[in-house]
Amino acid sequence: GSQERSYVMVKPDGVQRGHVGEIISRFERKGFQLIGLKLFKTPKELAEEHYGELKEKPFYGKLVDYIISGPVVCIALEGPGVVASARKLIGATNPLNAEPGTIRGDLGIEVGRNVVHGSDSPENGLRELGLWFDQDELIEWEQHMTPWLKE
Ligand code: DAT
Ligand code: MG
Repeated sequence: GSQERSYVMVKPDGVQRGHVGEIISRFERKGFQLIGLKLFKTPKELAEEHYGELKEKPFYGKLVDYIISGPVVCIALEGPGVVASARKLIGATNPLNAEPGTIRGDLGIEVGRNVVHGSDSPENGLRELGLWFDQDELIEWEQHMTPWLKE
């Protein structure tokens, strides 16, 4: 619909460590609607494009190599305020600074292995969903629990 969307991704360390179910579960539990989901082997050009804003950072090369080092799980979420809320559930960029109860706070110890990605603005949410998903991979469906989540 016309609602806000976020691109969330379980990074290769999260997949390797067996946290896919737990991570998806946290967003489901919160009430956001799942509109896209796939296991995916990332082409290098896509990782470079996704992190294009960080091209000049000293860690850019290592970041791209990490993201393409194994399969990721691509997650598309929709709902009011989903971008900011997903980032709250994810926690601070450096897992050592992330609060307990957040994904990174509970599951990580280093910024270079921080388990999960979440879009940082509604505009980037749409931009990133366009990068990682084909149009027909995003499913519009009626969430029957809506009246129990939204007034
Ligand atoms: P976030 O993923 O919280 O949106 P970001 O967009 O600033 O953070 O950076 C993207 C990723 O780059 C981040 O998840 C991990 C990596 N990164 C950020 N800062 C870093 C640093 N100082 N050293 C190493 N990797 C870093
Ligand atoms: Mg970011």
